[in-house]
Amino acid sequence: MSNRYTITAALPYTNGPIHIGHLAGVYVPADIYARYLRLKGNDVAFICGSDEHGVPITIKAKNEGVSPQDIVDKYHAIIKQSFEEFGISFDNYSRTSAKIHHETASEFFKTLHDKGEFIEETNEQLYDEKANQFLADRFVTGTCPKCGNEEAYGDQCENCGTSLNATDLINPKSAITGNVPTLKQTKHWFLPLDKHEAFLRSWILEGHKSDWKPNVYGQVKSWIDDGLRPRAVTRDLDWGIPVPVEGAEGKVLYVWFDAPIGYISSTKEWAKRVGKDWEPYWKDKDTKLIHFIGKDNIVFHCIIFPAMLQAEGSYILPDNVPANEFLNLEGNKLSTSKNWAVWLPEYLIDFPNQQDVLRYALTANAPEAKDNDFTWKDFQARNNNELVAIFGNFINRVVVLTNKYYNSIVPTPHDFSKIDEETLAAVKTYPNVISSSIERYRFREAQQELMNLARLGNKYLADEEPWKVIKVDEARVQTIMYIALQIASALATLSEPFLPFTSGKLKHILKVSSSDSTTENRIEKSWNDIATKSVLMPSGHQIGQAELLFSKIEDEAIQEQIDKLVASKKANEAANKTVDPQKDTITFDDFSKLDIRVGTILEAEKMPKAKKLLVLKVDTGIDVRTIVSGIAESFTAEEVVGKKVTVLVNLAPRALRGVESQGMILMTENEEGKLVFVNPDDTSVANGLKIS
Ligand code: B3M
Ligand code: ZN
Repeated sequence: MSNRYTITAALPYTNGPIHIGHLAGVYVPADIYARYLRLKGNDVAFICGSDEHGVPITIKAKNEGVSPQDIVDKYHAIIKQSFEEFGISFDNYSRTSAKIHHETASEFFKTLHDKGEFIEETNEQLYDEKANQFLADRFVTGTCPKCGNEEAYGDQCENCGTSLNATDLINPKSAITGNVPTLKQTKHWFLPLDKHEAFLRSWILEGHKSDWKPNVYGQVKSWIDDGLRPRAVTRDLDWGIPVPVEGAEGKVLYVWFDAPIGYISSTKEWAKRVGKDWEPYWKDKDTKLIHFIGKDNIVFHCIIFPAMLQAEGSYILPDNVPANEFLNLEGNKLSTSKNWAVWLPEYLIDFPNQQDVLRYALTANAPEAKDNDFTWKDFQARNNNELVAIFGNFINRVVVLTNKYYNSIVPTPHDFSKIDEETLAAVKTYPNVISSSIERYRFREAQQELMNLARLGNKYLADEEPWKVIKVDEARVQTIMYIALQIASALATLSEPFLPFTSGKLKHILKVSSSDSTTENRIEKSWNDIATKSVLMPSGHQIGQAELLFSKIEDEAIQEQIDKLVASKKANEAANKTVDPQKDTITFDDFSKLDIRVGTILEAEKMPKAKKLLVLKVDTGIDVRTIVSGIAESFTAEEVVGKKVTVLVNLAPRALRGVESQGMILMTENEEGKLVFVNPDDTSVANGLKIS
């Protein structure tokens, strides 16, 4: 049965390019879902666009000395293009600066205003006297009243996920000037969330207990249980959609009020372009509305936006909000400001035509139930050991042998063996198995099943060994190859949601894409055909020539990516480096008491049972003496023999683990925490490091 679906993917903030965290959390799962539903014959509107308002954009513009419009124009273009190249199949990608959006959001506000759904209140808000402006949202940071995180924002604490009002913060500080804000009276419009509590309780807590993901349900429950409060939906800012009622000069809609309405405006834009009516996609109760988002957006999509839709009265509510947890990169939190990320536009340049490899690796590690980690080594292994060695290898064998034995024509099978029957029966189970996982938003599980189908094909060929049997039983090989070709055809269809580029390429190789098929002999199979049709690719059909679907990713390519990350890490450390403050002044007499000499290490050995200590014999020019030095974690004994060093020779001797140390080797520590001998020619030693 064909159903109508409105699928939304979080509107990315237009203050930077897309990175793998966004892709894994939101866009890849949403795209798998949308493609799958289309393949099943549903009526799908897959909607997104750029979120162009909000404080982060204003802050970025300020930092770069350009206008917010310049920032959003730049990143909207970059984001839109990279999504297209990556194969995210949005039906429409709009932007919240579009006229249709300003109109839709204003109208929505006015409707709620006229229905008396807002509370108008003048109260005290944080104000930065120096910047001459009110501080809301990301313009202010402070300590989270709930978890104590000292870097919480005025709208949300990223540590515990709590949604905040700026005035909730303890020790607030302006993000513009660093000043402690004062309080100043201002009027705002509030959405009384408390008024919607009963509805939210029965709709989510009772209605969606079993079908919403536990991470989403749990967060929503804890917010509702904590008690909902009125929430300001307007701001004293100059970047945004002007509040469309009287007495609101200089005020704009809160970005989280206008952004979700962006889904509606983008749907309108799409419907107009393709000649459809937008309303059923948002107002027909048979339409399923699904929001794909990251976990930091849960409160907005499960509480605030539904309360807005409910208050407006004519809209449907989301059927599900399958929010993901976060993806980390090589063990650390992704961070735009620290450049700790894999950026989509860079990936597309560094790995041309390998979109599916990233999609595959991200889905295989999708942070569906808990935070997860992306590593370049895993990316390489997923490609080389799974895509190349299983999927690619199977298809290549099937196509090469069909080209070679049968001039590319699908052979006529003879009697099926028990294994053949079982194999064909197993293939038919995959559409339902994969569907069931996708429909429960378990995309990693679904993709594993797809790979299991390729494994099945690979194993079938490995067990049946047509390349050996051909010498003794040509008829049997016809059957084997016929069956292998049926599996290849199933893979071409079932891989489409996960690996759309590969699926396209495979359909082209098998000559089953719609452009190759005639209407009366439709070769391209639908999702349901795989489960129901006994013949997927008929005998006599001619396929094309073999082409590699995937290629091995070499260590060098991976190392280059790891080096990029190491470079970001170093740059961050250099930027954050704090130089120790200077010690109290000493007199020249004090200094002249120090007797520092150049020496050479003649011998070195590890101090038994001491992790850090080396026992050195040093030629100081005066004598050869024993010095015990705490450098064993940075150097081996062999490494230091023969090194020129600076030695404080008149330090009072002291015993370390029973060995008398007669002096001290002067050292410093480089940025990686490795000790280095004081040697001004060494470029890894930065100015200002303390010699000790
Ligand atoms: N712009 C994305 C974010 O929080 C935010 C989503 C809006 S969806 C309506 O990164
Ligand atoms: Zn917190």
